[in-house]
Amino acid sequence: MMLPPQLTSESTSDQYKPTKKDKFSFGLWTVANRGRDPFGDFVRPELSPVRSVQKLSELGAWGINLHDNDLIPFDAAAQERDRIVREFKQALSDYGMIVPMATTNLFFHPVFKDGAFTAVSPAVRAFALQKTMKAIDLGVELGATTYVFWGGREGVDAEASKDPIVAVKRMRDAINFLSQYAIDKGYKLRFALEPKPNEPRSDTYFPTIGHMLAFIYTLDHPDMIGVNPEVAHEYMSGLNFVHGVAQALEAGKLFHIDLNDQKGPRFDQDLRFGSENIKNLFFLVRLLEKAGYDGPRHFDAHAYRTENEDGVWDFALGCMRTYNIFKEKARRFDADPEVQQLLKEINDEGSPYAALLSKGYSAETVRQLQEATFDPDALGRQGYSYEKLDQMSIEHIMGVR
Ligand code: GLT
Ligand code: MN
Ligand code: MN
Repeated sequence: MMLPPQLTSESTSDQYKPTKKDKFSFGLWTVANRGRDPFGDFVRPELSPVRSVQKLSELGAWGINLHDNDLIPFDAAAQERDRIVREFKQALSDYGMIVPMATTNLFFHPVFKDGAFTAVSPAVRAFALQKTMKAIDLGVELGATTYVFWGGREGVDAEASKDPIVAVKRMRDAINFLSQYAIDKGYKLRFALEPKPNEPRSDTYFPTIGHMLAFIYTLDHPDMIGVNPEVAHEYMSGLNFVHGVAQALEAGKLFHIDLNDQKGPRFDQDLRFGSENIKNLFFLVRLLEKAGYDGPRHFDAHAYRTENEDGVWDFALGCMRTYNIFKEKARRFDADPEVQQLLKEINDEGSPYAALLSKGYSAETVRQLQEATFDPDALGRQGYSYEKLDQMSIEHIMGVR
């Protein structure tokens, strides 16, 4: 029997098949996630970093990111560290993979149970700086150009334990210290700060993209600092991720992005990209592609706990394919003449006020605006055809246009 082309095993002609050009990356911690949760133990055996590099490369990924301790055990001696790094570099070169981003694990060991840069203990804060300097050296050695700071346990359970203003200052001191370190070392490194509202602490400082953006401009080296927003983290606060990312993009601050999915405001789920919020993530991919975002498309997610290793690779491939499917659907949506026509009409580009507003502030614009006569009732009576427009986007997403 002849099968239609999309059902044959000949997948090379599949336009959604990920390739290195797509710049897809995964954290080592994502595919190696062993499915432990607060109620149940590991369900998958350890996955070696070398195996992750090999499999992800075969699937079409371009990069692999890591925390220091995803690769090197917390208490490894110098010799062991060097051997692990050597083997990992060999795997990167064997399989044509790069490390675009690196970060520090400042949340797993009990020493960080009260946070790292904002911990009340000066010894813990000092240790966090020492560990991060080492991890930055490692990241740069592996070729990373972006360094992520996710404030895992930078928060409180007992509100009285920390002065929240002091916490902000401590975080600023740490980021200033480490950016100066990177500069003095001559590293070509940009920092990307990742917000999250809670979990594992009951409340985390710098909970959203907006908080992080405002903080960046108070730092000593704001030019080298941007954000690493994560889909699930903004949904945990009930926010519109597309709008947060747009604000970061517009400010030139989207240095990195953590793609995944999440079922509304609850614990952080890190689900396969596009497995839940199909409409929002369609608009996210459209935004990234239209804005010319050229950084990594990084997936910070993991397979369902029900999966064995095969399921992990199904998960990884699924993240990448779904991104490419959204990308193609967004292209078709924007190329649809009816969509274009409707957008043109609702934006009323031919209006004389469009020309006037585009001039910006001047004495002449002030005069013209003061003298203009408006008919607010007529303007208030007009319909905007958003029902029609939204239905068109739905029909594109569902694949019938
Ligand atoms: C951890 C966290 C993520 C961060 C990673 C980087 S670690 O998995 O849940 O959101 O991006 O530190
Ligand atoms: Mn993340
Ligand atoms: Mn997450």
